[in-house]
Amino acid sequence: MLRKLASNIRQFGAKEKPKVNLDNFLSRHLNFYDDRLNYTPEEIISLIAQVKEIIKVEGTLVDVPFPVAIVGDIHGQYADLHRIFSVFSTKNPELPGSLCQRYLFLGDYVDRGPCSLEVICCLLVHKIYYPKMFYLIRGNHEHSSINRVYGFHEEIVSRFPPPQCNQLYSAFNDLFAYFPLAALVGGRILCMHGGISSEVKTLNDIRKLKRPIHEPSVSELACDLLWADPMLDLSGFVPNPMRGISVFFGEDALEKVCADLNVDMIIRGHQVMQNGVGFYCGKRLLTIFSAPRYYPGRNNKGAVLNITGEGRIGIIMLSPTSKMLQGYHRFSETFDRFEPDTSYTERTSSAESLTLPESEAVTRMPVSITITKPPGTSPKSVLTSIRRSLQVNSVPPAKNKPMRLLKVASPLQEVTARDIPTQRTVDETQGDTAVTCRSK
Ligand SMILES: [Mn+2]
Repeated sequence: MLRKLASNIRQFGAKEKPKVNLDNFLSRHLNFYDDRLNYTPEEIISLIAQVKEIIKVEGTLVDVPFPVAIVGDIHGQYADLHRIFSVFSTKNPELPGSLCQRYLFLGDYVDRGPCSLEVICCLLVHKIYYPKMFYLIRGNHEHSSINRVYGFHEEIVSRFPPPQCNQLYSAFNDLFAYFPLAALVGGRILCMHGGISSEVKTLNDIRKLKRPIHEPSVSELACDLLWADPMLDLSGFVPNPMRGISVFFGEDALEKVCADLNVDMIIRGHQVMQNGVGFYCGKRLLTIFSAPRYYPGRNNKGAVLNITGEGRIGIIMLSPTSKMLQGYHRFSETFDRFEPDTSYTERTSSAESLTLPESEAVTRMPVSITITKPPGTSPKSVLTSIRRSLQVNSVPPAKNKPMRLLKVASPLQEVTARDIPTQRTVDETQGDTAVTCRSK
């Protein structure tokens, strides 16, 4: 049944039948079996060659229709990638979650986590078999000068002897140079890994960027799409000393870019959010980060977005998995507190130092997003609601069995017009809030 579905979906959008058969390669990634899979260099080289043919004919700005799930940074957390898939597997328990949904991934597949190879191989083989169901855009870690330092290179070298390790590492980075840099979702939401740029006046500026881009820093626009961050109390654009590259942008710059490009909002990844998500500039920008417990001992949640066919945006949160957080009550104790933690940078504090003050006034904003009517949907159905379900997940994935781990721990309690704090920058966040929100 699964095979039949796979072959049916394959007809849809595949340019040509792959020359080397990767059916077995795909089947090893449809469910979670182990953190580490065994690969031969030959099959990975073939994987890369086949997926490159598909990716290089996509635009630098890819159009992705509703409905779609949007996933932020994964960073080599392969088990968590399958947890994310399992969130979407509920419609038909026969099917792996990766086949139940269209996905857009916002980059940073490799580095930091222990299983970059499994994550990127899993996503690439899905892209080959289901090219219109899987969209992958590039993150700043999909670049050799970054992934040589932050884990991907080391992982490949530790798993393959020379000269294969070098061939594989080069082949991956050559492929990354072809990845699209942004996605336009439903014609109304612009997605990228990093952020906006002073160099973008129209969507065509992004479309016109020629790939492969082996060295993103030669293009200011490409660099900002991969690297830029929002800043809370900033006007315009300033250099970004925390990244050592690209810019910080302010709310006025964001509003102007959204107006110039005629988009309703920006969705991007790139920054750890304690809750997995963080709004900025009202509802104009949403940061999404999908690697729970990104730093050891720091229990950040991960989150993914589920955008319906009508353009309603749901936020699904994945709790960190650890013994410490086992069970819903323990989870609630840890996360139900409302603490004013933020993860966005403030100009005033970052000017003094890059560490954050103990307490700061927090801008709170009601959660509601209005998406302009996308083509073919009724205005009423476009009214956005935000749902947030607590995903409690306290056992490691079972081996040799399809993962059926994620259960919604509390039935989506929906509370009207609660506040979510804006978030301050990267590392120094702690505590949490677990209100459930629904906009009106
Ligand atoms: Mn990043």
